[in-house]
Amino acid sequence: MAEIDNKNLFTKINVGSGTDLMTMTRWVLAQQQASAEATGDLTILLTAIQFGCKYVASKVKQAGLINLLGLTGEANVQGEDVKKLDVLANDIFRNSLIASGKVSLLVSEEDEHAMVVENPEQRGKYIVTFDPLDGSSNIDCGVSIGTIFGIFRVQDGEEVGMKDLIRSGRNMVAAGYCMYGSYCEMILSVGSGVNGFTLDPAIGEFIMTHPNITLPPRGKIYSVNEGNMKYFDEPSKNYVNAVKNKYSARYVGSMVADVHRTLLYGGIFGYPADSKSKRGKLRILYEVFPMAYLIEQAGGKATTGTQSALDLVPEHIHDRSGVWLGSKEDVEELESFYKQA
Ligand code: AHM
Ligand code: MG
Repeated sequence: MAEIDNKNLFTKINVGSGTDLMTMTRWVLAQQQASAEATGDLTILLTAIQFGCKYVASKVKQAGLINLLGLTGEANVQGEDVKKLDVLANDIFRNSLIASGKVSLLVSEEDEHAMVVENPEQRGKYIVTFDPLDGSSNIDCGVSIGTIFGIFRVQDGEEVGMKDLIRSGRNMVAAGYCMYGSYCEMILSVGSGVNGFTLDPAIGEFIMTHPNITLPPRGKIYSVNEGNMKYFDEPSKNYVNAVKNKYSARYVGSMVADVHRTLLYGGIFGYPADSKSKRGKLRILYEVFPMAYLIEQAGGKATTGTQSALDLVPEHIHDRSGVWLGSKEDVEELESFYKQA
């Protein structure tokens, strides 16, 4: 009988040999392992968000077949009609986030009040602001919609409260969105660039498909609801008149889809404050801040016209602001119209 050579019983192996897929969970874990202070809490929280997105992605696909299209007959606190899918998405994210044990406070577009986790023992160190299903007007016609989220940390050693919410977007530690479109993609930043992960429905995992997304310094697309032009202030009106002769117009009417295209192709997206919506339409905590964070992390800029969007401080949880965001030079050109004014 041949003697066993103990030395050759082991093959040294490292990750990355053979077929390899970078799942979102694995990527987040790698960030956690690389950081001396990380505790794993953010990894768990992001797993809860992934679950919510997978659930909503699946229901959005089936909506027409299982009676999920249309209105609930209710209006939310902001006076907008609530769709059935809005309610379902909100419930799923709320429950998944609370069950993670990693949040203390939640702010949702669909809920009038901020929600504080009642049992102090089940509270975690994060705050999540989210729009469970953005682009409601597009739900029933099958156009891309999405979930947007921003993540803040509770301020150290203090009881959680309003002061944790009424602060600038510079306090965010992570942000992202999930787009339910012709493919389902999660875009995420934890403060070190922006990465995109596409949902493979066959295995139920988000797989990295768009590493290190970087905006070109200038694009060729402008994206704004021109039907509102007559209400715009002079700088925004003059800017749109200046770009419309040289750029292509693209406007989906779902912020997630318009921002996604802007991140991938460059250009500029805006929903300015106007004489009809004096504070703009988009909500600061769960629409403007997360998107401004992603755009800055990808090398672009986000502004109200006169100040950086991330420097805003909301006065209340559903406060709104006008915003322009996208390629750096395009946004600076828009800002130059405000400076001249
Ligand atoms: P919603 O949160 O009620 O869906 O509203 C926000 C949406 C954004 O996705 C989009 O950018 C904007 O409203 C479109 O508004 P409009 O239809 O006025 O152009
Ligand atoms: Mg919204």
